[in-house]
Amino acid sequence: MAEERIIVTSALPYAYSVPHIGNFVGSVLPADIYFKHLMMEGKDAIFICGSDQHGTPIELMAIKKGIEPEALADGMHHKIKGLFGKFGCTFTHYGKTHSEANRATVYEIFRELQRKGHITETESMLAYCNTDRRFLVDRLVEGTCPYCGGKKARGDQCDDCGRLLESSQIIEPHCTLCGGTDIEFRKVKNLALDLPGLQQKVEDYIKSASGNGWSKNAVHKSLSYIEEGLKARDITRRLKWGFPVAEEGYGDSVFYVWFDALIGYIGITREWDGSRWEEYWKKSGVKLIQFMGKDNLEFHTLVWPATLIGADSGFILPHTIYVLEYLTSRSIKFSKSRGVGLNMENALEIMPSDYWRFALAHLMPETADSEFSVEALVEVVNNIMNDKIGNFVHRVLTIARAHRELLQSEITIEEREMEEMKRILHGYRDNFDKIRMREALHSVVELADMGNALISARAPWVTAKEAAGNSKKEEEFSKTMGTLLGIARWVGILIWPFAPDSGREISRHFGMASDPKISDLYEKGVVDWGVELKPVFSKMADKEREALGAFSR
Ligand code: B3M
Ligand code: ZN
Repeated sequence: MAEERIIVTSALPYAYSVPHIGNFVGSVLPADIYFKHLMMEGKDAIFICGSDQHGTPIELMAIKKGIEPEALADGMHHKIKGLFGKFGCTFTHYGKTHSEANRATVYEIFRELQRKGHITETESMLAYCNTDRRFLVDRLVEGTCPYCGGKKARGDQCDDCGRLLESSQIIEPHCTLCGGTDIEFRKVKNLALDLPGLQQKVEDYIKSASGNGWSKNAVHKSLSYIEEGLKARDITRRLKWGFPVAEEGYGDSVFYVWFDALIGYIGITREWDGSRWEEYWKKSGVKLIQFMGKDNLEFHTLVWPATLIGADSGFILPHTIYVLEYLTSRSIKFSKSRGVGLNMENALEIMPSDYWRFALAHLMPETADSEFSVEALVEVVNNIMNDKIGNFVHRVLTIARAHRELLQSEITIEEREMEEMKRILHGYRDNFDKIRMREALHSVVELADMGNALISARAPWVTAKEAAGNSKKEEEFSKTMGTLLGIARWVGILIWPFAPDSGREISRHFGMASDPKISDLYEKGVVDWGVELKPVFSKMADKEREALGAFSR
Protein backbone atom coordinates (compact mmCIF):
# COMPACT_ATOMS: atom_id res chain seq x y z
CA MET A 1 0.00 0.00 0.00
CA ALA A 2 1.23 3.47 -0.84
CA GLU A 3 2.51 5.54 2.06
CA GLU A 4 -0.18 7.85 3.37
CA ARG A 5 0.28 11.52 2.50
CA ILE A 6 -0.79 14.32 4.83
CA ILE A 7 -1.17 18.10 4.66
CA VAL A 8 -1.19 19.85 8.03
CA THR A 9 -2.32 23.47 8.12
CA SER A 10 -2.72 26.13 10.77
CA ALA A 11 -5.12 29.06 10.38
CA LEU A 12 -3.24 31.89 8.68
CA PRO A 13 -2.44 34.69 11.16
CA TYR A 14 -3.51 38.17 10.13
CA ALA A 15 -0.53 40.25 9.09
CA TYR A 16 -1.56 43.33 11.00
CA SER A 17 -0.17 42.52 14.42
CA VAL A 18 2.17 40.13 16.18
CA PRO A 19 0.11 37.10 17.25
CA HIS A 20 -0.52 36.97 20.98
CA ILE A 21 0.03 33.92 23.13
CA GLY A 22 -3.64 32.93 22.86
CA ASN A 23 -3.44 33.00 19.04
CA PHE A 24 -0.27 30.91 19.09
CA VAL A 25 -1.69 28.16 21.29
CA GLY A 26 -4.94 28.28 19.29
CA SER A 27 -3.56 27.06 15.99
CA VAL A 28 0.12 27.31 14.97
CA LEU A 29 1.49 25.60 18.09
CA PRO A 30 -0.83 22.56 18.01
CA ALA A 31 -0.32 22.23 14.25
CA ASP A 32 3.47 22.41 14.69
CA ILE A 33 3.49 19.85 17.51
CA TYR A 34 1.30 17.54 15.48
CA PHE A 35 3.46 17.96 12.39
CA LYS A 36 6.63 17.22 14.38
CA HIS A 37 4.97 14.04 15.60
CA LEU A 38 4.28 13.05 11.99
CA MET A 39 7.95 13.70 11.20
CA MET A 40 8.96 11.44 14.10
CA GLU A 41 6.70 8.77 12.70
CA GLY A 42 8.41 9.14 9.33
CA LYS A 43 5.22 10.23 7.53
CA ASP A 44 5.03 11.87 4.14
CA ALA A 45 3.62 15.17 5.40
CA ILE A 46 3.87 18.88 4.72
CA PHE A 47 3.05 21.74 7.08
CA ILE A 48 1.53 24.79 5.39
CA CYS A 49 0.87 28.17 6.96
CA GLY A 50 1.40 31.82 6.14
CA SER A 51 0.33 35.39 6.67
CA ASP A 52 -3.22 36.48 5.89
CA GLN A 53 -2.32 39.79 4.30
CA HIS A 54 -5.49 41.32 2.94
CA GLY A 55 -8.48 42.92 4.63
CA THR A 56 -9.77 46.22 5.89
CA PRO A 57 -7.56 46.61 9.00
CA ILE A 58 -4.38 46.52 6.92
CA GLU A 59 -5.71 48.99 4.39
CA LEU A 60 -6.80 51.26 7.23
CA MET A 61 -3.49 51.00 9.06
CA ALA A 62 -1.57 51.66 5.86
CA ILE A 63 -3.63 54.80 5.19
CA LYS A 64 -2.96 56.00 8.73
CA LYS A 65 0.77 55.35 8.43
CA GLY A 66 0.89 56.79 4.93
CA ILE A 67 2.47 53.70 3.38
CA GLU A 68 1.39 51.15 0.83
CA PRO A 69 -0.67 48.27 2.23
CA GLU A 70 1.61 45.80 0.50
CA ALA A 71 4.72 47.21 2.18
CA LEU A 72 2.98 47.10 5.54
CA ALA A 73 1.69 43.55 5.04
CA ASP A 74 5.06 42.30 3.81
CA GLY A 75 6.92 43.93 6.68
CA MET A 76 4.62 42.27 9.20
CA HIS A 77 4.81 38.99 7.32
CA HIS A 78 8.59 38.89 7.71
CA LYS A 79 8.39 39.80 11.35
CA ILE A 80 5.77 37.14 12.16
CA LYS A 81 7.58 34.51 10.13
CA GLY A 82 10.78 35.28 12.05
CA LEU A 83 8.99 34.96 15.36
CA PHE A 84 7.56 31.56 14.51
CA GLY A 85 11.10 30.51 13.64
CA LYS A 86 12.27 31.68 17.04
CA PHE A 87 9.48 29.62 18.58
CA GLY A 88 10.91 26.51 16.94
CA CYS A 89 8.12 26.09 14.37
CA THR A 90 9.12 24.04 11.36
CA PHE A 91 6.78 24.79 8.50
CA THR A 92 7.35 23.16 5.18
CA HIS A 93 6.42 26.59 3.89
CA TYR A 94 5.33 29.75 5.66
CA GLY A 95 4.01 31.81 2.78
CA LYS A 96 1.60 34.70 2.33
CA THR A 97 -1.75 35.28 0.71
CA HIS A 98 -0.66 38.25 -1.43
CA SER A 99 1.43 36.15 -3.80
CA GLU A 100 1.28 35.38 -7.50
CA ALA A 101 0.63 31.73 -6.78
CA ASN A 102 -2.35 32.58 -4.61
CA ARG A 103 -3.64 35.17 -7.04
CA ALA A 104 -3.67 32.59 -9.82
CA THR A 105 -5.41 30.05 -7.61
CA VAL A 106 -8.05 32.53 -6.45
CA TYR A 107 -8.94 33.47 -10.04
CA GLU A 108 -9.02 29.86 -11.18
CA ILE A 109 -11.34 28.83 -8.39
CA PHE A 110 -13.52 31.89 -8.85
CA ARG A 111 -13.87 31.15 -12.59
CA GLU A 112 -14.87 27.55 -11.89
CA LEU A 113 -17.43 28.65 -9.30
CA GLN A 114 -18.84 31.11 -11.77
CA ARG A 115 -18.87 28.65 -14.66
CA LYS A 116 -20.73 26.13 -12.54
CA GLY A 117 -23.33 28.64 -11.42
CA HIS A 118 -22.33 29.07 -7.77
CA ILE A 119 -21.77 32.83 -7.85
CA THR A 120 -24.76 35.09 -7.26
CA GLU A 121 -25.21 38.80 -6.75
CA THR A 122 -26.41 40.50 -3.57
CA GLU A 123 -27.54 44.06 -3.01
CA SER A 124 -27.11 46.13 0.14
CA MET A 125 -26.79 49.70 1.40
CA LEU A 126 -23.24 50.74 2.15
CA ALA A 127 -21.87 53.85 3.84
CA TYR A 128 -19.99 56.23 1.54
CA CYS A 129 -17.82 59.11 2.77
CA ASN A 130 -18.26 62.20 0.64
CA THR A 131 -15.04 63.69 2.00
CA ASP A 132 -12.79 60.71 1.27
CA ARG A 133 -14.88 59.69 -1.71
CA ARG A 134 -14.84 56.06 -0.84
CA PHE A 135 -17.02 53.30 0.51
CA LEU A 136 -16.67 52.64 4.18
CA VAL A 137 -16.70 48.87 4.54
CA ASP A 138 -16.32 46.98 7.81
CA ARG A 139 -14.44 49.05 10.36
CA LEU A 140 -14.04 52.14 8.21
CA VAL A 141 -17.31 53.32 9.68
CA GLU A 142 -18.10 53.52 13.39
CA GLY A 143 -20.93 54.79 15.52
CA THR A 144 -23.48 53.78 18.11
CA CYS A 145 -24.73 50.22 18.25
CA PRO A 146 -28.48 49.93 17.64
CA TYR A 147 -28.66 46.92 19.98
CA CYS A 148 -26.61 47.82 23.06
CA GLY A 149 -25.88 51.50 22.63
CA GLY A 150 -22.12 50.84 22.64
CA LYS A 151 -20.26 53.83 21.20
CA LYS A 152 -17.65 51.92 19.21
CA ALA A 153 -19.83 49.78 16.95
CA ARG A 154 -18.17 49.13 13.59
CA GLY A 155 -19.76 48.69 10.20
CA ASP A 156 -19.62 44.91 10.47
CA GLN A 157 -19.90 44.17 14.16
CA CYS A 158 -20.28 45.64 17.63
CA ASP A 159 -17.46 44.50 19.90
CA ASP A 160 -19.42 45.36 23.03
CA CYS A 161 -22.36 43.02 22.42
CA GLY A 162 -20.91 40.90 19.62
CA ARG A 163 -23.84 41.40 17.24
CA LEU A 164 -23.15 41.36 13.52
CA LEU A 165 -24.23 44.63 11.90
CA GLU A 166 -24.87 46.24 8.55
CA SER A 167 -23.33 49.70 8.29
CA SER A 168 -26.77 51.19 7.60
CA GLN A 169 -27.95 50.14 11.08
CA ILE A 170 -25.32 52.22 12.87
CA ILE A 171 -26.62 55.28 14.71
CA GLU A 172 -24.72 58.55 14.11
CA PRO A 173 -22.11 56.97 11.85
CA HIS A 174 -18.78 58.65 11.29
CA CYS A 175 -15.88 57.88 8.99
CA THR A 176 -12.83 56.48 10.78
CA LEU A 177 -10.55 57.83 8.06
CA CYS A 178 -11.38 61.52 8.26
CA GLY A 179 -13.53 61.49 11.38
CA GLY A 180 -16.25 63.31 9.45
CA THR A 181 -19.96 62.63 9.29
CA ASP A 182 -20.63 63.61 5.69
CA ILE A 183 -21.80 60.09 4.97
CA GLU A 184 -24.47 58.84 2.65
CA PHE A 185 -25.75 55.36 1.95
CA ARG A 186 -25.48 53.97 -1.51
CA LYS A 187 -26.87 50.82 -2.95
CA VAL A 188 -24.04 48.41 -3.83
CA LYS A 189 -23.85 45.04 -5.43
CA ASN A 190 -21.52 42.28 -4.35
CA LEU A 191 -20.63 38.92 -5.78
CA ALA A 192 -21.51 36.14 -3.40
CA LEU A 193 -20.98 32.45 -2.95
CA ASP A 194 -24.29 30.68 -3.38
CA LEU A 195 -24.27 28.78 -0.11
CA PRO A 196 -27.97 27.90 -0.27
CA GLY A 197 -27.34 26.05 -3.52
CA LEU A 198 -24.38 24.18 -2.07
CA GLN A 199 -25.90 23.54 1.33
CA GLN A 200 -26.98 19.94 0.76
CA LYS A 201 -23.56 18.87 -0.46
CA VAL A 202 -21.85 20.64 2.44
CA GLU A 203 -24.17 18.92 4.87
CA ASP A 204 -23.46 15.50 3.36
CA TYR A 205 -19.77 16.23 3.50
CA ILE A 206 -19.84 17.28 7.17
CA LYS A 207 -21.82 14.20 8.09
CA SER A 208 -19.38 11.90 6.38
CA ALA A 209 -16.11 13.62 7.38
CA SER A 210 -16.82 14.68 10.92
CA GLY A 211 -16.07 11.23 12.30
CA ASN A 212 -12.39 11.92 11.60
CA GLY A 213 -11.58 13.61 14.88
CA TRP A 214 -13.69 16.75 14.52
CA SER A 215 -14.60 18.16 17.89
CA LYS A 216 -18.23 17.68 18.95
CA ASN A 217 -18.62 21.43 19.16
CA ALA A 218 -17.48 21.91 15.59
CA VAL A 219 -19.90 19.35 14.22
CA HIS A 220 -22.80 20.48 16.33
CA LYS A 221 -22.40 24.18 15.53
CA SER A 222 -21.90 23.63 11.81
CA LEU A 223 -24.96 21.44 11.51
CA SER A 224 -27.05 23.91 13.46
CA TYR A 225 -26.05 26.72 11.05
CA ILE A 226 -27.12 24.45 8.22
CA GLU A 227 -30.39 23.72 9.90
CA GLU A 228 -31.09 27.45 10.15
CA GLY A 229 -30.40 27.63 6.43
CA LEU A 230 -27.26 29.13 4.91
CA LYS A 231 -27.35 32.53 3.22
CA ALA A 232 -25.33 33.63 0.22
CA ARG A 233 -22.05 35.05 1.43
CA ASP A 234 -20.38 38.07 -0.13
CA ILE A 235 -16.96 37.39 -1.57
CA THR A 236 -16.25 40.92 -2.78
CA ARG A 237 -15.60 44.17 -0.94
CA ARG A 238 -15.43 47.83 -1.93
CA LEU A 239 -11.77 48.12 -0.91
CA LYS A 240 -8.51 48.87 -2.66
CA TRP A 241 -6.19 46.38 -0.97
CA GLY A 242 -6.64 42.82 -2.17
CA PHE A 243 -6.99 40.94 -5.43
CA PRO A 244 -9.06 43.05 -7.85
CA VAL A 245 -12.29 41.52 -9.08
CA ALA A 246 -11.99 41.54 -12.86
CA GLU A 247 -15.72 41.68 -13.51
CA GLU A 248 -17.95 44.22 -15.19
CA GLY A 249 -19.30 46.55 -12.53
CA TYR A 250 -16.74 45.58 -9.91
CA GLY A 251 -13.87 47.84 -10.94
CA ASP A 252 -13.66 49.28 -7.42
CA SER A 253 -13.84 45.91 -5.64
CA VAL A 254 -11.41 43.29 -4.42
CA PHE A 255 -12.08 39.76 -3.24
CA TYR A 256 -13.08 39.53 0.40
CA VAL A 257 -10.17 38.64 2.66
CA TRP A 258 -11.66 35.31 3.79
CA PHE A 259 -12.21 34.16 0.22
CA ASP A 260 -8.54 34.41 -0.70
CA ALA A 261 -7.29 33.43 2.77
CA LEU A 262 -8.96 30.02 2.66
CA ILE A 263 -7.80 29.47 -0.90
CA GLY A 264 -4.46 30.63 0.49
CA TYR A 265 -3.85 27.15 1.89
CA ILE A 266 -3.62 25.95 -1.69
CA GLY A 267 -1.92 29.11 -2.96
CA ILE A 268 0.80 28.85 -0.31
CA THR A 269 1.45 25.22 -1.21
CA ARG A 270 1.71 26.31 -4.83
CA GLU A 271 4.08 29.11 -3.81
CA TRP A 272 6.18 26.46 -2.04
CA ASP A 273 6.40 24.17 -5.05
CA GLY A 274 4.87 25.21 -8.35
CA SER A 275 5.12 21.74 -9.81
CA ARG A 276 4.27 19.51 -6.85
CA TRP A 277 1.36 21.30 -5.20
CA GLU A 278 -1.22 19.30 -7.12
CA GLU A 279 0.29 16.04 -5.87
CA TYR A 280 -0.98 17.17 -2.51
CA TRP A 281 -4.20 19.02 -3.24
CA LYS A 282 -5.56 16.99 -6.09
CA LYS A 283 -4.73 13.42 -5.23
CA SER A 284 -7.33 11.28 -3.61
CA GLY A 285 -6.21 9.72 -0.39
CA VAL A 286 -4.27 12.77 0.79
CA LYS A 287 -5.40 13.70 4.29
CA LEU A 288 -5.90 17.38 4.97
CA ILE A 289 -5.73 18.10 8.70
CA GLN A 290 -6.53 21.69 9.64
CA PHE A 291 -6.01 23.41 12.99
CA MET A 292 -7.78 26.59 14.01
CA GLY A 293 -9.38 28.52 16.85
CA LYS A 294 -13.12 28.31 17.33
CA ASP A 295 -13.72 31.81 15.97
CA ASN A 296 -12.66 30.49 12.54
CA LEU A 297 -15.01 27.53 12.62
CA GLU A 298 -17.81 28.63 10.29
CA PHE A 299 -15.44 29.64 7.56
CA HIS A 300 -13.66 26.30 7.62
CA THR A 301 -16.58 23.93 8.03
CA LEU A 302 -19.04 25.73 5.71
CA VAL A 303 -17.55 28.36 3.40
CA TRP A 304 -14.34 26.48 2.64
CA PRO A 305 -15.84 23.09 1.76
CA ALA A 306 -18.56 24.91 -0.22
CA THR A 307 -15.85 26.72 -2.20
CA LEU A 308 -14.01 23.48 -2.98
CA ILE A 309 -17.14 21.47 -3.70
CA GLY A 310 -18.56 24.24 -5.88
CA ALA A 311 -15.36 24.70 -7.88
CA ASP A 312 -15.34 20.95 -8.46
CA SER A 313 -11.77 20.99 -9.78
CA GLY A 314 -10.63 17.83 -8.05
CA PHE A 315 -9.42 19.39 -4.82
CA ILE A 316 -9.45 17.25 -1.70
CA LEU A 317 -11.71 18.31 1.19
CA PRO A 318 -10.56 18.63 4.80
CA HIS A 319 -10.27 15.28 6.52
CA THR A 320 -10.04 16.66 10.05
CA ILE A 321 -11.12 20.13 11.08
CA TYR A 322 -9.54 20.46 14.47
CA VAL A 323 -11.03 23.34 16.40
CA LEU A 324 -9.39 24.60 19.55
CA GLU A 325 -11.20 26.45 22.28
CA TYR A 326 -9.82 29.65 23.81
CA LEU A 327 -6.94 30.20 26.15
CA THR A 328 -8.45 32.77 28.47
CA SER A 329 -6.94 34.87 31.20
CA ARG A 330 -8.55 36.92 33.89
CA SER A 331 -5.20 38.17 35.11
CA ILE A 332 -3.00 38.62 32.04
CA LYS A 333 -3.74 40.75 28.99
CA PHE A 334 -3.10 39.13 25.61
CA SER A 335 -4.44 41.44 23.01
CA LYS A 336 -3.01 44.90 22.79
CA SER A 337 -6.33 46.57 22.07
CA ARG A 338 -5.98 48.41 25.37
CA GLY A 339 -2.33 49.10 26.20
CA VAL A 340 0.26 46.30 26.16
CA GLY A 341 -0.51 42.64 25.73
CA LEU A 342 1.50 39.46 26.05
CA ASN A 343 2.36 38.58 22.49
CA MET A 344 4.89 36.26 20.89
CA GLU A 345 7.52 38.95 20.79
CA ASN A 346 7.51 40.10 24.40
CA ALA A 347 6.97 36.53 25.64
CA LEU A 348 10.42 35.64 24.31
CA GLU A 349 11.94 38.46 26.34
CA ILE A 350 10.68 36.70 29.46
CA MET A 351 11.59 33.06 28.79
CA PRO A 352 13.07 30.98 25.95
CA SER A 353 10.61 29.48 23.51
CA ASP A 354 10.67 25.91 24.84
CA TYR A 355 9.23 27.07 28.15
CA TRP A 356 6.31 28.66 26.34
CA ARG A 357 5.77 25.75 24.00
CA PHE A 358 5.77 23.19 26.77
CA ALA A 359 3.69 25.22 29.22
CA LEU A 360 1.18 26.26 26.57
CA ALA A 361 0.86 22.68 25.35
CA HIS A 362 0.22 21.68 28.93
CA LEU A 363 -2.56 24.26 29.13
CA MET A 364 -3.76 23.70 25.56
CA PRO A 365 -7.52 24.39 25.24
CA GLU A 366 -8.21 21.17 23.37
CA THR A 367 -11.69 20.36 24.60
CA ALA A 368 -12.65 23.37 26.72
CA ASP A 369 -11.44 26.90 27.34
CA SER A 370 -8.43 26.88 29.60
CA GLU A 371 -7.26 29.56 31.98
CA PHE A 372 -3.80 31.08 31.74
CA SER A 373 -2.27 32.80 34.74
CA VAL A 374 1.13 33.50 36.23
CA GLU A 375 0.44 30.81 38.83
CA ALA A 376 -0.48 28.23 36.20
CA LEU A 377 2.69 29.02 34.27
CA VAL A 378 4.88 28.86 37.39
CA GLU A 379 3.30 25.54 38.30
CA VAL A 380 4.12 23.96 34.94
CA VAL A 381 7.62 25.42 34.66
CA ASN A 382 8.75 24.80 38.24
CA ASN A 383 6.97 21.62 39.23
CA ILE A 384 6.80 19.77 35.97
CA MET A 385 9.48 21.00 33.60
CA ASN A 386 12.12 21.69 36.21
CA ASP A 387 11.37 19.30 39.08
CA LYS A 388 10.08 16.30 37.20
CA ILE A 389 11.77 16.34 33.81
CA GLY A 390 14.84 18.55 33.99
CA ASN A 391 15.99 17.28 37.37
CA PHE A 392 15.51 13.68 36.38
CA VAL A 393 17.64 13.92 33.26
CA HIS A 394 20.28 16.00 35.01
CA ARG A 395 20.53 13.66 38.00
CA VAL A 396 20.86 10.56 35.86
CA LEU A 397 23.59 12.08 33.75
CA THR A 398 25.41 13.44 36.80
CA ILE A 399 25.44 10.05 38.56
CA ALA A 400 26.50 8.30 35.35
CA ARG A 401 29.38 10.71 34.84
CA ALA A 402 30.57 10.30 38.41
CA HIS A 403 30.85 6.53 37.98
CA ARG A 404 31.59 6.22 34.34
CA GLU A 405 34.09 3.43 34.89
CA LEU A 406 31.31 1.18 36.25
CA LEU A 407 29.14 1.51 33.14
CA GLN A 408 28.91 -0.38 29.86
CA SER A 409 29.26 1.72 26.76
CA GLU A 410 25.90 0.61 25.41
CA ILE A 411 22.68 1.46 27.19
CA THR A 412 20.63 -1.59 28.16
CA ILE A 413 17.18 -1.25 29.65
CA GLU A 414 15.90 -3.89 32.07
CA GLU A 415 13.07 -6.02 30.80
CA ARG A 416 10.36 -5.15 33.30
CA GLU A 417 11.00 -1.44 33.02
CA MET A 418 11.08 -1.73 29.26
CA GLU A 419 7.56 -3.17 29.35
CA GLU A 420 6.40 -0.19 31.38
CA MET A 421 8.09 2.24 28.97
CA LYS A 422 6.41 0.55 26.02
CA ARG A 423 3.06 0.94 27.72
CA ILE A 424 3.71 4.67 28.18
CA LEU A 425 4.88 4.96 24.57
CA HIS A 426 1.75 3.26 23.37
CA GLY A 427 -0.33 5.88 25.19
CA TYR A 428 1.78 8.67 23.70
CA ARG A 429 1.34 7.46 20.12
CA ASP A 430 -2.31 6.65 20.59
CA ASN A 431 -2.98 10.15 21.88
CA PHE A 432 -1.14 11.68 18.96
CA ASP A 433 -3.18 9.52 16.58
CA LYS A 434 -6.30 10.96 18.14
CA ILE A 435 -4.76 14.46 18.03
CA ARG A 436 -4.74 14.82 21.78
CA MET A 437 -1.45 16.61 22.20
CA ARG A 438 -2.04 17.59 25.77
CA GLU A 439 -2.51 13.95 26.73
CA ALA A 440 0.54 12.94 24.71
CA LEU A 441 2.57 15.43 26.72
CA HIS A 442 1.29 13.80 29.89
CA SER A 443 2.89 10.58 28.70
CA VAL A 444 6.27 12.34 28.59
CA VAL A 445 5.74 13.50 32.16
CA GLU A 446 4.67 9.98 33.10
CA LEU A 447 7.94 8.66 31.75
CA ALA A 448 9.90 11.13 33.85
CA ASP A 449 7.77 10.19 36.88
CA MET A 450 8.65 6.58 36.31
CA GLY A 451 12.35 7.50 36.18
CA ASN A 452 12.15 9.58 39.33
CA ALA A 453 10.42 6.77 41.20
CA LEU A 454 13.10 4.35 40.06
CA ILE A 455 15.93 6.62 41.22
CA SER A 456 14.36 6.94 44.66
CA ALA A 457 13.66 3.23 44.96
CA ARG A 458 17.11 2.09 43.85
CA ALA A 459 19.31 4.92 45.19
CA PRO A 460 22.08 4.15 42.68
CA TRP A 461 24.54 6.54 44.35
CA VAL A 462 24.50 4.20 47.39
CA THR A 463 25.06 1.13 45.22
CA ALA A 464 27.92 2.91 43.49
CA LYS A 465 29.70 3.40 46.85
CA GLU A 466 29.28 -0.26 47.71
CA ALA A 467 30.47 -1.38 44.29
CA ALA A 468 34.21 -1.12 44.93
CA GLY A 469 35.45 -4.72 44.82
CA ASN A 470 31.89 -6.07 44.90
CA SER A 471 30.95 -7.37 41.50
CA LYS A 472 27.34 -8.05 42.44
CA LYS A 473 26.83 -4.44 43.47
CA GLU A 474 28.71 -3.26 40.42
CA GLU A 475 26.35 -5.20 38.19
CA GLU A 476 23.35 -3.89 40.08
CA PHE A 477 24.56 -0.35 39.61
CA SER A 478 25.20 -0.77 35.94
CA LYS A 479 21.77 -2.37 35.36
CA THR A 480 19.97 0.42 37.16
CA MET A 481 21.91 3.10 35.35
CA GLY A 482 21.31 1.41 32.00
CA THR A 483 17.59 1.67 32.61
CA LEU A 484 17.74 5.22 33.93
CA LEU A 485 19.87 6.41 31.02
CA GLY A 486 17.46 4.63 28.69
CA ILE A 487 14.52 6.48 30.20
CA ALA A 488 16.35 9.82 29.98
CA ARG A 489 17.13 9.11 26.34
CA TRP A 490 13.48 8.35 25.63
CA VAL A 491 12.43 11.56 27.40
CA GLY A 492 14.76 13.51 25.09
CA ILE A 493 13.19 11.94 22.01
CA LEU A 494 9.55 12.10 23.06
CA ILE A 495 9.69 15.66 24.38
CA TRP A 496 10.96 16.94 21.04
CA PRO A 497 7.64 17.91 19.38
CA PHE A 498 6.81 20.00 22.44
CA ALA A 499 10.20 21.42 23.40
CA PRO A 500 12.47 20.89 20.40
CA ASP A 501 15.55 22.73 21.69
CA SER A 502 15.56 20.85 24.98
CA GLY A 503 14.77 17.57 23.28
CA ARG A 504 17.73 18.04 20.97
CA GLU A 505 19.96 19.09 23.89
CA ILE A 506 19.09 15.93 25.85
CA SER A 507 19.55 13.81 22.74
CA ARG A 508 23.05 15.22 22.18
CA HIS A 509 24.11 13.46 25.38
CA PHE A 510 23.15 10.25 23.67
CA GLY A 511 25.06 10.97 20.52
CA MET A 512 22.04 11.85 18.43
CA ALA A 513 22.60 14.72 16.06
CA SER A 514 19.51 14.98 13.91
CA ASP A 515 15.83 15.40 14.67
CA PRO A 516 14.60 12.24 16.37
CA LYS A 517 12.45 9.48 14.98
CA ILE A 518 10.27 7.04 16.93
CA SER A 519 12.44 4.25 15.52
CA ASP A 520 15.45 5.77 17.34
CA LEU A 521 13.88 4.61 20.60
CA TYR A 522 14.80 1.03 19.77
CA GLU A 523 18.30 1.78 18.51
CA LYS A 524 21.14 0.86 20.84
CA GLY A 525 21.81 4.01 22.80
CA VAL A 526 25.21 5.22 23.93
CA VAL A 527 26.30 8.11 26.14
CA ASP A 528 28.43 10.86 24.68
CA TRP A 529 30.58 11.84 27.66
CA GLY A 530 32.06 14.78 25.82
CA VAL A 531 28.91 16.91 25.85
CA GLU A 532 28.88 19.60 28.49
CA LEU A 533 26.22 18.93 31.12
CA LYS A 534 23.90 21.84 31.82
CA PRO A 535 20.52 21.98 33.54
CA VAL A 536 17.76 21.14 31.07
CA PHE A 537 15.25 23.58 32.56
CA SER A 538 15.37 26.02 35.41
CA LYS A 539 12.70 27.43 37.68
CA MET A 540 10.99 30.72 37.09
CA ALA A 541 12.63 33.30 39.27
CA ASP A 542 11.16 36.54 40.65
CA LYS A 543 12.61 38.35 37.68
CA GLU A 544 10.48 36.40 35.19
CA ARG A 545 7.39 36.65 37.37
CA GLU A 546 7.79 40.40 37.59
CA ALA A 547 8.28 40.68 33.85
CA LEU A 548 5.02 38.79 33.37
CA GLY A 549 3.35 41.03 35.90
CA ALA A 550 3.81 43.93 33.48
CA PHE A 551 1.05 42.37 31.40
CA SER A 552 -1.46 41.98 34.17
CA ARG A 553 -4.88 43.52 33.90
N1 B3M B 1 -6.68 35.30 9.56
C1 B3M B 1 -8.35 34.81 11.27
C2 B3M B 1 -7.45 34.67 12.41
O1 B3M B 1 -6.25 34.84 12.32
C3 B3M B 1 -7.84 34.53 9.91
C4 B3M B 1 -7.66 33.08 9.65
C5 B3M B 1 -7.61 32.79 8.22
S1 B3M B 1 -7.46 31.08 7.93
C6 B3M B 1 -7.68 30.89 6.28
O2 B3M B 1 -7.98 34.41 13.48
ZN1 ZN C 1 -14.27 60.23 5.68
